[in-house]
Amino acid sequence: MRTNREDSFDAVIVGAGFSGLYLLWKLRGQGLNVHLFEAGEDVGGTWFWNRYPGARCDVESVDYSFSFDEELQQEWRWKERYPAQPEILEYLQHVADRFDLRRDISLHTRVQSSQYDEDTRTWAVHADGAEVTTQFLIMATGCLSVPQTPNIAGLESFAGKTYHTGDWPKEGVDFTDKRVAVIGTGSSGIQLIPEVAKVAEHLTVLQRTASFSVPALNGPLDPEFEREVKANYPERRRRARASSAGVERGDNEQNALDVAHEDRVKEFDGRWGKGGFALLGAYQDLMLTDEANDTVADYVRDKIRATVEDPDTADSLIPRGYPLGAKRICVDTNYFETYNRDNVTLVDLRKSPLESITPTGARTGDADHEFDVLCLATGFDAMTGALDRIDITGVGGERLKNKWQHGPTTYLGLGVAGFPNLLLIAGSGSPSVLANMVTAIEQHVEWTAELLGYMSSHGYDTIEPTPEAEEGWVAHVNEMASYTVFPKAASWYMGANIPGKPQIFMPYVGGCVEYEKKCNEVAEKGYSGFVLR
Ligand code: NA7
Repeated sequence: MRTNREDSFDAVIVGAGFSGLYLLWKLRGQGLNVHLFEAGEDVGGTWFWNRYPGARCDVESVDYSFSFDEELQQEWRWKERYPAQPEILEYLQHVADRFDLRRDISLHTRVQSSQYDEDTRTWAVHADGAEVTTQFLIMATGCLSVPQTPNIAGLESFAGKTYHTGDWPKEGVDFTDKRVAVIGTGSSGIQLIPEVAKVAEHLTVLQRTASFSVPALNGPLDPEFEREVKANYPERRRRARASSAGVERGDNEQNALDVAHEDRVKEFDGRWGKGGFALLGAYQDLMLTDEANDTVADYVRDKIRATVEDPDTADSLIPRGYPLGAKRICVDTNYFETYNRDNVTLVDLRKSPLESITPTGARTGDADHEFDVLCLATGFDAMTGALDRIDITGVGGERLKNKWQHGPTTYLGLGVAGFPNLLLIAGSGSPSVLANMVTAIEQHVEWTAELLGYMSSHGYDTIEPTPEAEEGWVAHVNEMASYTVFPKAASWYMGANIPGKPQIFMPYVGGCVEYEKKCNEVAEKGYSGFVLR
């Protein structure tokens, strides 16, 4: 391997978020000639686009960061317990500069299409203003990178400005003294709403589905905690990698239903007091049965009732009809408290359906709501959206989009039958969004880098899963999901937030540890389930 022409590469990476940047560093270090295409004006991936006020990661900063370089993890100083978007973006820019990655990155260059050539065993890649060929095409395109704008009647007629949280203007938006509306109360809406409420004259929240949310208990990073983390970083990273969620949550092995109500509440209280995802690790069966899930769901419902002063508003904010965690749980700062402010109104679209957006606001079942600015916090075409938007053609002219018309099929989430040397990072069929993304990404990047090294040293040019291995993995991913309550929510994990999208549970629920074990076994057996040529 190692091509030398400027338009011909060993590997082309698409996307300069956490995955793409690490992969570029790793493959370049193995002597490969690599190029990366990124649609944004700068590196950062989802953290480049999601700049709305309050945007913050729900995994703690000391864990939501790269472990591959000891000096980097020692020198970088996170400001807060949970990193805000500007800080994560700054971190990724620093990584790009520190490891001199930019010289192999074309920014502002969106990959439009790519075709596999069976004769040359290479991929032709067509990006804005660039035509290149590559042996490996590696999609580091992210799980939440294509914003979803809903088809709401009259949306185009709105006379004020409309913004989407997933594509927020770089220059920011001034809400001071404005009448603002937010549609969407998932993680993005729940982070945005308290920030807008602080400055807007009035905020109207148009809520279709109430979300479960736990307090982040965010704050400046405690210097003593930081010292302790840095003194033991390799061990902390090892424990994260050995945890099913890719981050230590102090998971309890007990079943919720084996414990008395008072003891459960004590356990939940302790975890609620720690903030963030710790609550999900309270009992090992919380995501396995409705009965177990109800114990924690009811606990959170009580917290909402106790926080929101107006009983009708509280009632509308109580999540119902789906298990806690089956739609990704939100981690907030003063979300429910925000509804106690005089300048905030909740419109419950279940009671008063959204009929249309009008030039001056919104019409719901029983009222007109006037506002100057509309914020859509309406989510993403998750997991497959970015891949669907690139016209990828494999063996025999088969289009990936067509192959995936009934849902994404992969082997280990890493490869696709009929698409030789197309590799996917942290997407469908792997733990990805159910884990600390950075842990999941590091595992995938390292596995991929090792694979490319193996192929080079063994004289192989191509790798592709067998259809049988792919079928077996898809069946396993579905079977694992069926043992849980995850598929019971109309979530983006299921593709249910996009009209017409096939509904299958896309991420792998078996946990990072089992998953990594499986990937390593496959590699140890000379990449069993793949055909190498
Ligand atoms: P989510 O979690 O997909 O939330 C989108 C929200 O937008 C959700 O409350 C939706 O309600 C709402 N929505 C979507 N379309 C409509 C229409 N047409 N009318 C009213 N409300 C609508 O996206 P986020 O950006 O908040 O978070 C995505 C992930 O990013 C998150 O899980 C973290 O991992 C980070 P619905 O539930 O569909 O009724």
